[in-house]
Amino acid sequence: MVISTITDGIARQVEAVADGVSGVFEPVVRLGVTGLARSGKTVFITSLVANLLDRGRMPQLAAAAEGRIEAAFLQPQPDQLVPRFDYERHLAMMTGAAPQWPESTRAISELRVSLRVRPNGLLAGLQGARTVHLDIVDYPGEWLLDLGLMEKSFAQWSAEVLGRIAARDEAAEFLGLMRAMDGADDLDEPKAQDLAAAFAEYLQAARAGGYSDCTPGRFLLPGDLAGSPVLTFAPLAPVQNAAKSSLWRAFEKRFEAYKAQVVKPFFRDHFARIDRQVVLVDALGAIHAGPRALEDLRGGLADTLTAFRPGRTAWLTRLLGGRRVEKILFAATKADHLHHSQHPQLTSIMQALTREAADRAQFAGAETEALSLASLRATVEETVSHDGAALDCVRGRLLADGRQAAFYPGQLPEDPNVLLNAAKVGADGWLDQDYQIMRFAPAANTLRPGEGPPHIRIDRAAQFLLGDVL
Ligand SMILES: Nc1nc2c(ncn2[C@@H]2O[C@H](COP(=O)(O)OP(=O)(O)OP(=O)(O)O)[C@@H](O)[C@H]2O)c(=O)[nH]1
Ligand SMILES: [Mg+2]
Repeated sequence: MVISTITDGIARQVEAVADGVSGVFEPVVRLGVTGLARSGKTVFITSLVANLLDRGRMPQLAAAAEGRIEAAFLQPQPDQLVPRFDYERHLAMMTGAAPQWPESTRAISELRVSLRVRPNGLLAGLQGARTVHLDIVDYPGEWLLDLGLMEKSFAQWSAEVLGRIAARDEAAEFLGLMRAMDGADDLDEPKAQDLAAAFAEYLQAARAGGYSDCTPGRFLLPGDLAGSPVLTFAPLAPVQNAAKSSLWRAFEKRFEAYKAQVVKPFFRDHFARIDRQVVLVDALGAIHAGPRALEDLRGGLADTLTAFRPGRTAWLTRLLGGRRVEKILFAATKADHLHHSQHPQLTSIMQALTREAADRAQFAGAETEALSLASLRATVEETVSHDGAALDCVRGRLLADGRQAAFYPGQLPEDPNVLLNAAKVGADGWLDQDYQIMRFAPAANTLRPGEGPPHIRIDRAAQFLLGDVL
């Protein structure tokens, strides 16, 4: 049974599934998992689900440690139009004798895990086990950036974008092409497509060059919308009283269609229904790439997290109608690149990176936490002596050539601001440290019965996100 409520003219399902036998409502928790490209979403979800199904490595998840989870199983997901998260395939790739990292996934997907849990405390003896459904929704962090477009007209958006990119080398080709065209002229579809393609190329180059204001987000990750009119527009110089048949009017119409048919459905059908959220961040990767990459990551995160802030756009506030995300976990991924003695420093960097957003989310009533985790642990720890000093290293199989190597990534500072400030002022390199990252291949491992894949703190993450409903 599904109960519907109407808010802002939109039917939103208040999800609670009635148990066929007892008529008891079974709670549904929708867990959003997001992060920018390559932040570790697919590996996180695969490992979380595998470790919920086989809980031998989940001591920090209280319900598992107390033995109250009687069963965990995958079920058909509630949303018929969203692709299913390809759990079995990803898990098969990541485990076994010659494991690999999963391929890149560039769209939304969903998976339902159901847990049969015995209550604890006072109710333990009185009530039988109940079922809690966990709907995990994987979506690209880049999609959140489009929120900023919703309250802009095509003219406003064009003026802002053109102002911002005027001095950027990456935009030179697009700007040249745009200036050679007149928005007042009649629409010439091949030319319009060339211009839109040049704009999309600019966005790709800008992102590669470290800019984080690369919207519309779907131009970067078009998925099955590639080539469609909603992705065939670009900012134009202003035109007075453009005729109906003009390029300006055509692009204006497509811009509005992008907002109404791409951005809005995502926020309405997916974002608005999320109860709890994990934001994954490859902070180590950015630190390794240098100050500019770290500053870009900070900017990109701040932009994506706008959607979780109370003062976000009026449009989203209306759409959510009082509903909010209850918990947000900010997680630095791939922590197995560091010896555990450095995990607290990584966590402080994560806290500092998300400070502003986290403060405001707390203000809005959401509980937030930052931690460092590894969804699939690819290394073991090792202390080696080097020039008479003991170095805390990690050892693993290198992705590049399959060799086993011990590796020291550099010492992260106790105070995260040492890095963040250097990043803010646009330093060329880190002052007194060089941070290395090696790409490790997943370690060969055959899962023992009752155990999921090896990880670091996935159980802590699960306890924060779900502990109160289990
Ligand atoms: N060592 C280590 N590497 C990891 C871990 N998780 C992710 N990685 C690395 O990060 C890469 C990206 O992980 P994914 O889970 O595919 O990231 P994603 O966010 O789903 O990426 P897209 O689908 O491309 O957006 C992997 O190919 C691994 O190289 C981890 O726990 N440990
Ligand atoms: Mg992915």
